[in-house]
Amino acid sequence: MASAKVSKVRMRNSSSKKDLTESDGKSSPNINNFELLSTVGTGTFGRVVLCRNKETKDYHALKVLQIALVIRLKQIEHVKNEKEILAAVSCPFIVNMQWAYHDDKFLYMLLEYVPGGELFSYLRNHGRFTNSTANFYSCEIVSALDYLHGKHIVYRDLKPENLLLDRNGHIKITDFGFAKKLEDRTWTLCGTPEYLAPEIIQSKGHNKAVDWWSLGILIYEMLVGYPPWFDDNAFRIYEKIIEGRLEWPKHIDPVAKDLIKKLLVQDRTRRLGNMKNGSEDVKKHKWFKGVIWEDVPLLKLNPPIIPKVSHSGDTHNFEEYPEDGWKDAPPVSAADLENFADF
Ligand code: ISQ
Repeated sequence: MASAKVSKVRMRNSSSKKDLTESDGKSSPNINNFELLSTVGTGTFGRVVLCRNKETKDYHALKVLQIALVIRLKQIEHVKNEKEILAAVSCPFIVNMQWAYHDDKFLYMLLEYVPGGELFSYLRNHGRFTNSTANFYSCEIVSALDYLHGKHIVYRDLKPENLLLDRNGHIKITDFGFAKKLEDRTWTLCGTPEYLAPEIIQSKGHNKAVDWWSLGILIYEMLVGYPPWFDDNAFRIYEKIIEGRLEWPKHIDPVAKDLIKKLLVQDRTRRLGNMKNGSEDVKKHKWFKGVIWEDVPLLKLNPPIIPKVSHSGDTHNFEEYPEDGWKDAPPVSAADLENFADF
């Protein structure tokens, strides 16, 4: 058993309206059918609020984004991507979205409530994870990345803050604000070769590589307790990443170290997961020896940490946030609202 709440050292990410009816097995998108309880997460232009369906009494997490801020911060495409992608996916390791909806002030996404809290909190509380704990979370993440990449979706924001634990201790990925559906580039290279820009030639099919890189960072951080390159100054972090020098604490498992090194390869064409065999190279790495990959999405692996959850609406694994008048957002003009016609 483990308690999740901990004060964070690292800052969190400050980073076709479908006519759903009861017959879809999903509640209809009407905000008045829900009692808003308490905020379980905040971001730059919105928050996630625990809410309860007044009729079914089921708990959900309602993601509420202030439209005026989304526009001002030029996040229109990102939030549309997020909604489109969440609507298109169905994976045990990705937070499920029931519906999306908007009025003249807010965009709403009704998500499943995941009561275990962030993996980030457990990692800070434990200092670092054992090799087998890190291996369990890595298996579920690899399975999720494999699923997303198979649908030509790149996640692009893998980090412990975006990984929640469900009440049994399995992973749920949240926050698809940076996720992107890759364009079909089958035809891209059919143009006149002499006139093709290098970035068009080089980016062909290599976008998924960013997720395998961040998996390397995540495994390192789980095993060591902090990421391989950090600094108070973001520019110094970028310099260190480009420099690519890795330090290895004595305790780190040599097989895990081998995998991390093969993920943190600067040349993305030689990065594990991004070569001709795709995710198979990652799954076949000896750190995952003995893993029956078909079992992973069937939730057959045993979670190493079982969150303390007293009931399905328990919020004690999340930090507390002030509820300071966030509902008093300004309405946007009809012209601005047009941006979200299909939301
Ligand atoms: C679901 N449950 C709890 C917290 C959440 C935060 C963000 C997205 C979904 C969530």
